[in-house]
Formats: sequence, structure tokens, C-alpha cells
Amino acid sequence: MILTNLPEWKDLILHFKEIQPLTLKEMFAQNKNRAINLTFEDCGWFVDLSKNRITEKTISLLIKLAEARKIEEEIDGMFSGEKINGTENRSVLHVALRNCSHTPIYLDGKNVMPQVDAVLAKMEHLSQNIYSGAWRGFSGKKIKNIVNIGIGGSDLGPDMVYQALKFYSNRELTMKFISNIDATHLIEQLKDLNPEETLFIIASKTFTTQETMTNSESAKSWLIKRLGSNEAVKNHFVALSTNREKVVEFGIDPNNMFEFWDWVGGRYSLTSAVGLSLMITLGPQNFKKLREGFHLMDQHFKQADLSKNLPILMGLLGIWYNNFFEAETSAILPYDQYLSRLPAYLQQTDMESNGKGVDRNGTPVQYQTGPIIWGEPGTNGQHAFFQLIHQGTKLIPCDFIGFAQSLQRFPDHHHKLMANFFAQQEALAFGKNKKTLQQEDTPIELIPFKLFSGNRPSTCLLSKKLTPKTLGALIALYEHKVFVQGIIWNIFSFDQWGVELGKQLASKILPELKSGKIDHRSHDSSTNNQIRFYLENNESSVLIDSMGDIA
Ligand code: G6Q
Repeated sequence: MILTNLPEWKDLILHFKEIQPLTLKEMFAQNKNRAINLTFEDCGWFVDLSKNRITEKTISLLIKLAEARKIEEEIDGMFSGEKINGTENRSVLHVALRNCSHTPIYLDGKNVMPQVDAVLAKMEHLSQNIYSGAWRGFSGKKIKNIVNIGIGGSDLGPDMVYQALKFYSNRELTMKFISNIDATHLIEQLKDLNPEETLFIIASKTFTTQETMTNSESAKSWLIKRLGSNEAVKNHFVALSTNREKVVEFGIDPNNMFEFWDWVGGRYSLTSAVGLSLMITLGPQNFKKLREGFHLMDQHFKQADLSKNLPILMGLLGIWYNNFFEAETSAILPYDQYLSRLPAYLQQTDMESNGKGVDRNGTPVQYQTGPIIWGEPGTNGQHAFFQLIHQGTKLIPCDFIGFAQSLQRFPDHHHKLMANFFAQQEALAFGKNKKTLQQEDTPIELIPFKLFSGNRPSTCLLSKKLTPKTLGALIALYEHKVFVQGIIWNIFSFDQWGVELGKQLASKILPELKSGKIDHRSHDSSTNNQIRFYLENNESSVLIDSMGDIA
């Protein structure tokens, strides 16, 4: 049945009419146990939902909706290898990648765990060879620099986790990520590296992605030019891919290919071979703990009662804001500098998964789907966009993510950071009224400008300490939250057809830019005009045809 025709949906519409006029202040006053009743603790995370515009009844009605959508069957379907990525006819088994309990997970009757474990063992072996110096560069030097070349799902996860867990990383190794096809990225990242000590990890599921292959070819030229031999490639390049043929064609020894499978979606791949850079820089033990954190949340998601299930609760809360309050966006605000790339990472997880306009039958949906995800670390955001969250006209549900312990020994900094963390949520929820402003002797003409309406929702995610394990659980929490929402909206969360058209058109335009001849008939007048300006002003496209010569 169409989502909005479900009786459970209609009950929520009626309930929304009761909740909408209520303020958080009133809701806290009405129920003394609200904070306790709406806080959930599991997998190393304390999740306080009480500053959201919900009551316990909202949760139970949302859970009824999830049940009507057969949420438990859908979850079982994913864990048991059903081909839930319908448009690509693929299973979605990222949970197998971190299945630390090693219980068999079957795909088409075959247990996938031995393959997963074999690749992990191979990754560990390479990491150890790099530390011990058993793996040497072409001229015999030890590897000191790791460069991951990949984009999207083959870049954002490792990059985000590397930044997040830098505290735990081996500081003798330099880690660089190259993703953008803009040569600036490549040039700037390679600038201070000694090629003799550099290992390139080419991360590409398909091994055909334009950005990754262009950057990899340029990196190969950079290396060969400096080391004086094509033979050097075998000591300095490894591949993470599903496409053996293309890996070999590129010149990488198939023994140095780390395999993954079509049942691993790019944006869900960071605990697969795609995490090789993490295994090397963080060490196998930390990579294992990261996977354990993921696994903990996976098990929780699979087993916990719906009413206490963190990804389910957070997913449903997102539905509540998106479809009833009509919130267009959702902010991710980590109060930890190490998590600075988390919003960008979750942007992909969420927006590529649930940015869909047709349901699983291919029918345009008549309701809103995935929100816009954005954010920056606190406290920086407070001095930038928080103004709009506090006093603007838009409702923006915010996730505040913080830790009780800092990884740095600067308690003064941490107390100040966390004082802001708590204060912002308090200010958003309860605001500041006219009476308080008057008591503060605010000039009467300034009162409207200094008022804070409050009643602005936030979720607090607190953990004891940022560790590989707590991070793994946090990422899995968001992954499954996105899956839950896809189930409610009846959309396919694991494909991404929306990225294709731009790629197709770019491949038609590229020869025009290279040849300097516009195919006027194949574009609209605006595009023709833009290309004309480009060609008139771009000298290099005429003079230099390839990136063979990196300074
Ligand atoms: C993620 C997407 C996408 C993908 C990149 C890189 O879910 O599929 O971001 O990861 O396009 O693709 P390759 O790994 O094939 O180079």
C-alpha cells in the first residue's frame, strides 16, 4: 500500500496535530521522566532524544508504521543476502565485512565469510610487511607514504576514518588522499613525497571511474619518470577492486590486488579492502576494533527490540521531521575536530542512498524522501551558521555528537568545548523569552532581535571516548538509520542512478573541449555559450593534451 494511505500514517497525521503546537518546554514540564524515558544507551553510545518534538506516543506510533512496513523482515532480508538492491539485482552485505563473530552469511547458498576473512588476512599481511620493511620500494627504500587514489565511496570513508582516528595512527607514515580530477589535488598531495618511499593504493570497485583512472595514470607517470623504469610500478602500486582484468591492464600485479565483491556498495565499503589504507596507517588491531564497533551496532540493529533499537529510532525520528514537520535539511554537528569529515561522509551515505524520487515500483513518490545533510564541527559552526538554526525561519533537526573524554590532555579546552555542546542544545530547545530579556535590562527596541523562540529540536549522541570501536558503532548507526528510512519510503537505498547522466554528458563534451570544436546541435544555447567562453579562454586545452608531465 502507498505509504500515505496506511492507517498508521493517518494516525501519525492526527498525532502531529497534537504535537505541533506543543513546545519542548511544555513537554518537559508535563513529564518529569521525559529525559530518562527518551534516552537510550547501547553500543557505547548515550542517545538522548528528549529534546526532540516527540512524546513516547510519537515513538510508539512511528514504530507501528515501521511494523506496517515489515521492518523486521526487511532487516532479515538484508542480513540473509536477499537481493534488496533491486535495480542492480544485487545483495547488500556490508554487514558481512565486519561480521567479527564469523557466523556464516550465505549468498546464493555459499558462505561469504571465508572470502572476507581471506582478504582481511591478505591486508594484514601487507600492513605488516610495510611496517617491518619486508615490502620495499623499487630502489630498496622502506615505504613511508601511503597515497589512496579513489573517489566517492572509495575515498570518503577511508579519508573520514583516517582523520577521525589520526590519534591512533602510525605517525611515521604519511597518508594522503587524492580524489578530485582537478590536477591540483594530485599535484598538491604529491608535492613533498619521495616516490621511492611511496605506495599508491588504487581504490576502485569498477576500475573504470574517470577520476580515479586519470589520477592513477598520472601518478604512474610521476613515479616512472622519477624512478626511471616501468618495472617500478609493481613495488609502488596495489589495487582494491572487483575488476581483475582492468587491474592487470593497468600494470598492477594481480597478487597485489585486494578483492571485494558486487554485494559491497561503494559508500558502504570502508570495512572491505577499501579500508586498506586504514589497516596500514591505524594498524590491524585498530582496524579490527573499528570492525568490532560496526559489528556491535549491526547485532544491535538485528536483535534489539524496535522500541530500543537506535538505528530504528533515529530513522523514524528523521521521518517525523521530514514528512510531518516538513524539515528539508538535517545537520550533523560533531563536537570533535577529529570528526571534521563526518558530515561530508554522512552526506554521501544519506543523500546518495535516499535521494530518490520513485518508489520500488518505479512510480513517482507523492511524499518527501531523503533530507539534505550538512554540517561542520562545533564550535566552529557556532561562529558561522548557528545564527540561522537559532533564529532563522527554518526548522533544522540537529545531531550533536560528543565525547566525555578528550584524546588530548587539555581539560580546560575540553570542558569549554563540551560546555558549548550542552549549551547549544539547551538554547535551541528552550530559547530565551521576553521576560528574561526584560530582567536583563534589554532596551525595549532590541527585544524582538534578541528573542530566542526555542522549540528547535536536537538529538544528543554522547560516548565516553572517540575510539575505533565507538566510531565503528556510530557509522553503522547512521548506515542503518538510512536503510530504515528507505524501507519506510519504499525506495531503493542501495543504487545511485542519479550520478549517471552527468557522466554521460561529460563524456560527450570532453572531445569537444579537446578538439576545440563545439557540436552546437547537441547542446542547448546556454551550454554552447559556456563552452565557447571556455574554449576562447583556455590556452592549455590546445597546447597540452595530457597530464604526463607533473612538475
Ligand atoms: C557509492 C557510489 C560511488 C562510488 C564511486 C567510485 O556508493 O557507488 O560513490 O563509490 O563512484 O566508484 P569506483 O569505486 O568504482 O571507482
